[in-house]
Amino acid sequence: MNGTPAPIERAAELLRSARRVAVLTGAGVSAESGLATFRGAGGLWEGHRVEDVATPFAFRRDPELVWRFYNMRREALARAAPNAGHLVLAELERRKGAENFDLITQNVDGLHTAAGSRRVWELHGNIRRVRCTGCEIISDRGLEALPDLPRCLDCGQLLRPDIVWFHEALPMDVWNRAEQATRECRCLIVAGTSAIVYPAAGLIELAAASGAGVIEINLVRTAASGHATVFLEGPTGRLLPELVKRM
Ligand code: BJW
Ligand code: ZN
Repeated sequence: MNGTPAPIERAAELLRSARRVAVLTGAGVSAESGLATFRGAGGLWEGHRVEDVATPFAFRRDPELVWRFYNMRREALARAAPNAGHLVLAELERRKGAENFDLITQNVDGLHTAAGSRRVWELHGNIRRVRCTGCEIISDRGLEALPDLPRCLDCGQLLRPDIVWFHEALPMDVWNRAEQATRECRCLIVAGTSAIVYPAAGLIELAAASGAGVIEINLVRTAASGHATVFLEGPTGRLLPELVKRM
């Protein structure tokens, strides 16, 4: 035996010694729930890149195409359930105490909340909600089947998913909470994200610059790996529970 601890042990020590912890998750965390990620293998949808369907321009040009994309994902989500990674993050929040824990997610699937996490900051919106392009009213439609081109019951204008598309601003209140949590945490876990979409990816640099230890968990190295104190290679559904168990 030599004296260098295994990466998982170093990560567990970082997590144990940090009073305040923040987590940034991406699509990879929901992959083991059967939901497709955006990039990499299987990342194209009907031959389109997400950068081409998740924009206000795409919606104006072809709302039916964009709604097909979201209705398909709503259907997939209706068949999905939180996996071991989601569940153990809820347990981590209970163990650290909610006042010391923030879960920042780029995901729009709501699976962290379904798993029992309480302090969840959804940077990119939620696929269960719709927003009227006319009167701006927002409503939660759960995962019920929606028409090909759903319309507002109040004003008759087209509805859109209440999601942050490219070129759109993130919800300011949520962003401010996420930024504050990142600045104040002593340990940031970055799980299942390619870390290329900004401003979310900028939180990783912010945490590192603020002196927090950064634990990255992913199948492959990413744009975030240069900021990681420890890189854990593998699926979040296995490694998150292992990490929390050793904490
Ligand atoms: C596993 C695993 C397992 C798999 N275990 N790991 C040039 C042109 C245009 C725009 C820009 C530009 N340069 C910069 C921009 C800004 C742009 C941007 O960042 N673009 C980049 C692509 C370069 N950002 C924006 O436009 C943002 N807004 C903005 O900047 O506004 C400015 C503004 C200010 C004021 C007023 C107005 C405007 C908004 C970004 C919104 C992103 N939205 C999306 C889609 C909508 C949501 C939806 O439909 O669901 O959000 S994009 C898509 O990417 C989605 C995700 O949340 C986001 C991040 O992806 P994520 O989660 O990282 O997934 P993947 O697939 O990329 O990675 C999965 C990872 O998991 C991989 O690494 C796998 O290895 C791993 N993995 N299984 C562990 N089991
Ligand atoms: Zn309306």
